[in-house]
Amino acid sequence: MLNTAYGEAMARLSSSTNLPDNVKTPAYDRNALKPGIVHIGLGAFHRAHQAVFTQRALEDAFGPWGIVAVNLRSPEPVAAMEEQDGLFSIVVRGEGDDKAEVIGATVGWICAAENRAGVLDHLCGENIRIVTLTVSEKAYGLDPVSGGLDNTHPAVVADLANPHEPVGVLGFLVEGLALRRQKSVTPFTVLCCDNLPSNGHIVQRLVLEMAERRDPELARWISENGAFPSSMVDRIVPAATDETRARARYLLGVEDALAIETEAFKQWVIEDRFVSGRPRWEAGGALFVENVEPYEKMKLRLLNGSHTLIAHLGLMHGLEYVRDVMAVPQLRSLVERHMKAVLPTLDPVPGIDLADYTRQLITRFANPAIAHRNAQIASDSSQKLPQRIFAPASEALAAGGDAAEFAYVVAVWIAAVVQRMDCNDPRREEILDAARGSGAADPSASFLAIDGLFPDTLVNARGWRDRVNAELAKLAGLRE
Ligand code: CS2
Repeated sequence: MLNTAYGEAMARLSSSTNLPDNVKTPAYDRNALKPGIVHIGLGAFHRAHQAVFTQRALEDAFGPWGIVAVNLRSPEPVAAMEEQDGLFSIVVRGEGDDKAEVIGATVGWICAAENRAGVLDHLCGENIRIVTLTVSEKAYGLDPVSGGLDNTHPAVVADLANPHEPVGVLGFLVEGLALRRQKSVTPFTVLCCDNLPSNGHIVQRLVLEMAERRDPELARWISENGAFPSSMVDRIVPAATDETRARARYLLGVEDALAIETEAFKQWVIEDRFVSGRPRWEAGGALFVENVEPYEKMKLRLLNGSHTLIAHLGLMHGLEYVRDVMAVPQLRSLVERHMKAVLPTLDPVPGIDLADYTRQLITRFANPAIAHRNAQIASDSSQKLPQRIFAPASEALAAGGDAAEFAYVVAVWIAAVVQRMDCNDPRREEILDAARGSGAADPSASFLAIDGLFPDTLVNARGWRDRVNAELAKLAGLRE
């Protein structure tokens, strides 16, 4: 280790006796760190979240929990990791002075598209006990209607056809588990960290379904011996920009291609079901619970649901960042109204006062030091709306409510797409077809007809659809 210019610069920094107060470096011996976790999805969120919690765990109770970071497609972050000897920095903004921290928990880095065998070697290694995932909602190949495999998802199709040469996240998990079974190595624990409800159950179901298709015995072995705890993750991490890298350079005196910036807040709630142990993530503030569901619902609906509303309001009004939307009192009160409508759809959340939680969210969204682009959050809405907006809408209707607030968010989404005749979404073509087919009499009809996007409970709720149309008419009126 430490054979690169960046590594040397970091080593100098780490051994420096007069580090400024606002710079932290890993407080453990990186050279003694052995891999124990494979993480799939080497994006900004992972670097500011699981990697930081693991750094805290290593500082508190050092053990063989180094991270091998895998990126499925893009080789760029992997090349930067190589260049920087696995070190990167985060800049925490918004609470007093900016603070930089060098994260050293990553000990391996591989691009799966370039080195599939290398990834599989790690996945079947006895030393690897946990596989964490941040691959984004759209990567799983989840059919939102059946809750099972989407047989048209390109990675699912490829991985079913060529199970020994996986390309997608499920294919890698199943092939890794199959190799472990052949070698009589216990399964790794799969810990999903994507914003999906009951994310552990979802991934378990998809993995078992794919395994079942290739070998029912493999599926049985995974189901009997594996573990898929659900987890709720939270930290606002905007995509890095030149400014991010300039800030890191200023604080550390080193050029860091992987630098990211984030807020001070971070949260991780995890079901404590691990096959062969885990790091002491509670040292970073992780909460271990029996059942993550109430926490997930709270976060997906209050934080992510509001984010989706903010993002599309931002696009409609030409506002670039979340904080810009929050700075307009009328728009901010729409966000508050949304949160108020979500609250009755939530279960009590142990240890959390929901009124405090919503107040804290408003402050987090308004954080002037965090430049979180609305366009980033608005992307992939077809993958986000179901759990953020449609699920609470359906529940509110079932409980005898009118779900008017959720009709409003759907109208804002449709209006933002129609206004721009554009969106960044894996279902872009279908959505733009719907936008082109949106007529004055029933403007939401073409969107509600997108195959399997909206649940039947909403498609068939005539009164609710009328509300979406009425909101669309008002939004169109506002623009005239
Ligand atoms: C956001 C999330 O991009 C989005 O859809 O809502 O990435 C959000 O910032 C995180 O979930 C915060 O924990």
